[in-house]
Amino acid sequence: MLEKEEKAEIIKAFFPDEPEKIFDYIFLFNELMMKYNSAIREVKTKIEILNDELSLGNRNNPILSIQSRTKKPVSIIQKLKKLSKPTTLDTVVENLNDVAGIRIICSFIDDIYRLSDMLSKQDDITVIAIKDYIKNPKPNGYRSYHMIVEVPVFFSNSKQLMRVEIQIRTVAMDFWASLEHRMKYKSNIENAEEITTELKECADVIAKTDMHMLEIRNKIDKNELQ
Ligand code: 0O2
Repeated sequence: MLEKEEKAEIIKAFFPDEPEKIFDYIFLFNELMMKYNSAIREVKTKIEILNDELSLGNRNNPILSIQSRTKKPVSIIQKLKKLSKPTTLDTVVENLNDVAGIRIICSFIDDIYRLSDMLSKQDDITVIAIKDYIKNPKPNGYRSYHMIVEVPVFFSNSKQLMRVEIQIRTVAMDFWASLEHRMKYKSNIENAEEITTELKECADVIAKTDMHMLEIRNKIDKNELQ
């Protein structure tokens, strides 16, 4: 449920001059979110099908979990403000790539690249952008593989290309990102500098452990083949 102040901020941002049109706008906003949710379902189904196929026999599931969300209205407004863009539904579609978001959690780093490769090769998916924060981690230690993709979604009278952000990371990277995210959105945090340094150290340990786990898994798999 949205807080009263949150609702007021949304109304003020999206409908400053025409409060009487609020119900039309709410309908259009809900319609847009329905489209983003539909795009999430399309992409999620593709990911689940790949996971089912790759898990056949006694092979291991490459995916541990899949989460999804549409961005909250308040976060949409904040991001548009950050980009100095007006708060209209058209600017949301034109400027924000992560209104629809899917996060895939894998056990091993090579699963991340295998999955992204398989998704990229599907002929109804267009890859708009890739940010590989595993090969190029952020200075704070953030690691994750980000893809912005466009998929066609079929509605009653139209086909629309919808953008979805897919974040793929290991369970260890996800553990780290959740804690770092918690700190990021807290203001006036005590010892922020010290915590940032500790988080960076943990990120480096996690990166080494992820690589080590992959090496161990490869050794085990090699033995199984003999
Ligand atoms: P939230 O609250 O998770 O939605 P762009 O989208 O390309 O215009 P942006 O947003 O900088 O620019 O893209 P980027 O770097 O790919 O980041 C997108 C999302 O990745 C973020 O969304 C976070 O979810 C996650 N992310 C990126 N950097 C970090 C980081 O340093 N720490 C953590 N914990 N997560 C990160 P939002 O909208 O910023 O946040």
